[in-house]
Amino acid sequence: MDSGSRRNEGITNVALMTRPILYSNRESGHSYKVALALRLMDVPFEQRAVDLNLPRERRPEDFRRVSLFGEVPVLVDEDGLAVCQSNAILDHLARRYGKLDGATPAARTRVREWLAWEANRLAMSFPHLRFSRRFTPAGETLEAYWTARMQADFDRLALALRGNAFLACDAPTIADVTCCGYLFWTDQAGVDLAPWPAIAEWLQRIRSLPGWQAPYDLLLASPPIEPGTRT
Ligand SMILES: N[C@@H](CCC(=O)N[C@@H](CS)C(=O)NCC(=O)O)C(=O)O
Repeated sequence: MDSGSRRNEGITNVALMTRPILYSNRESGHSYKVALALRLMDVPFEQRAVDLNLPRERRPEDFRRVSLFGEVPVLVDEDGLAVCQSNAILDHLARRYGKLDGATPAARTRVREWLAWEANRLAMSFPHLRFSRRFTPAGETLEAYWTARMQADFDRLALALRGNAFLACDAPTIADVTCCGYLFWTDQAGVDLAPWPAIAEWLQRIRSLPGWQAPYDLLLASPPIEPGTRT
């Protein structure tokens, strides 16, 4: 089935499952966000690693069937509903399990402001810089652009954390999960968090949450990203 033709009705040929399935890749912070949310929510899940070196049309058939955009992560929930886009998945999980969310309607709105900010800002700066420095170099001009954007994004995050333990609420939410997704990998991009101690302290608070695991401990092994691969 062409993934582009899938609609949001779910997967009709997947029997009801006892645990959700997460299609992931070991180098994908977007996949890590979802895996981490499931861990922090104490929801057992099955993980299937997708080799991102393969052209999209050669990725496994079961993945292509559920992946609307051809990317990881995709979550197939216990009802067989396939959800794409990390922040849409986080929203789905928070509503489904009633965890890692704001306690009031206003707080839930604040949480989703961060999901939108992350998708438009943070996910567009640091992850690209890290990918360029670790896997496929994109050149000095782009790296300088991403670095400047990342610094502004880190400033914004640090401002939000001034006097606050977590981003949107007093307790951790999916806002924290999405924003921390790539930030356990700052060393891979040669980025020092010293100018942003509030971020380093916040990451430490997240590390100490029950169920937390580091990205490479949580994400299933998958074939290493080959030189030249772009995501
Ligand atoms: N906006 C998407 C981004 C997903 C994304 O960029 N996935 C990358 C890995 S981190 C991917 O699957 N790349 C392979 C490809 O595009 O073929 C999300 O939040 O889930």
